[in-house]
Amino acid sequence: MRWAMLMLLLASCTAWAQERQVVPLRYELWWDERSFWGVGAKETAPGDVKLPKLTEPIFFVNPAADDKRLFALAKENGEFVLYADTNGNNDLTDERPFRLRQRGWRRVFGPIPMRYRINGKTVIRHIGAEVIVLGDGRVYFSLLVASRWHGTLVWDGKSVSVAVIDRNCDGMIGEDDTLVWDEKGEKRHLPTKGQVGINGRFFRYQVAPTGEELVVEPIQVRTAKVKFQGERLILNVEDKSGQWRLEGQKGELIAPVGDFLLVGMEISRGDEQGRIWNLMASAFGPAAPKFAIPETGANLNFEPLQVSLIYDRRGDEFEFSLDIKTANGMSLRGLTVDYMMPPEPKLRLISLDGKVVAEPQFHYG
Ligand SMILES: [Ca+2]
Ligand SMILES: [Ca+2]
Repeated sequence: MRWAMLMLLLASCTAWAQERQVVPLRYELWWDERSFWGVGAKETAPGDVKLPKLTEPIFFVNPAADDKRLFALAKENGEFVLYADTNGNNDLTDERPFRLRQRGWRRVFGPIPMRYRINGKTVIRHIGAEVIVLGDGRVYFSLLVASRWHGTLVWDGKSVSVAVIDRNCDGMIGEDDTLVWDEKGEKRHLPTKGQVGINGRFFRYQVAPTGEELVVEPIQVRTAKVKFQGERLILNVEDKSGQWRLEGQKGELIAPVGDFLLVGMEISRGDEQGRIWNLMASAFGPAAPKFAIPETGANLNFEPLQVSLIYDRRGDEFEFSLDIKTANGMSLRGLTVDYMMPPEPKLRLISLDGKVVAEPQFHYG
């Protein structure tokens, strides 16, 4: 009897999971160590702003959901202090200064509770900030993610943890922000709105601008196979309906039929020694190659890689660089072997009579 009930419950869960889902997301404090949003300095404060007495101030303005926010970095006993117009009233005299605090290996400001008016309501969204003084004295200021929206959904019978971060720290979820789709530690970093196809299952999703919910709905598409040589392939393509992230395994990726622009790819392939090579390439704007997927299927052709040696003469010095492109014109963004960077390539310079003059090494970056 118990078995029968359990089976019924499981069956209904599976059916429900393939329906449209509205996933509530919970706001929480959270530091994302990898997320920086650089903000350019302003020479002077905007004319209409009320300021406290500040020593050596530098001003920054970041767009916000309900307008913009002013930040002023100043000195106090030789250390930086930060004033943020948290309530957006163009007044820094009603704000308390934030001082640098150690967080892990870096010193940061925050969490700073920013107040925004969104849909007629006042909401509080936390951000952090960091300041780096470069060797030549220039100050590099960036905002950091200090909060996220978090929730769980069931997709294809699996539990998926989702987190949304406001990467550009403007208080709203939009184009520049990130959705982290985490299936038992396997993370996918996605835009906050898009279309996904994983092993032949397709869905469309969108995070609400307030961050409060994620809507996921399955979609039916006409499909065809993209053949590739490798264990795993991720393609980022675009068509009139928007962006698609497509994933396939073991030489076969099931894709929607259509005419696309190929803006990104990541492919993993094992070699004879059992090592896993991983290659990432991307192309932006007009540089993105066309990629047609007819009903009869398509092949992904990106080889051979084209390596160009570029040199730049500065007086008596030469600077050499390597530019690596795929055969279909995408720029190589990363290459790893067993999740490590491969050894840096060397350049051998030989004189006309065959003597090795120099053997400098290239550096990544
Ligand atoms: Ca204020
Ligand atoms: Ca945002």
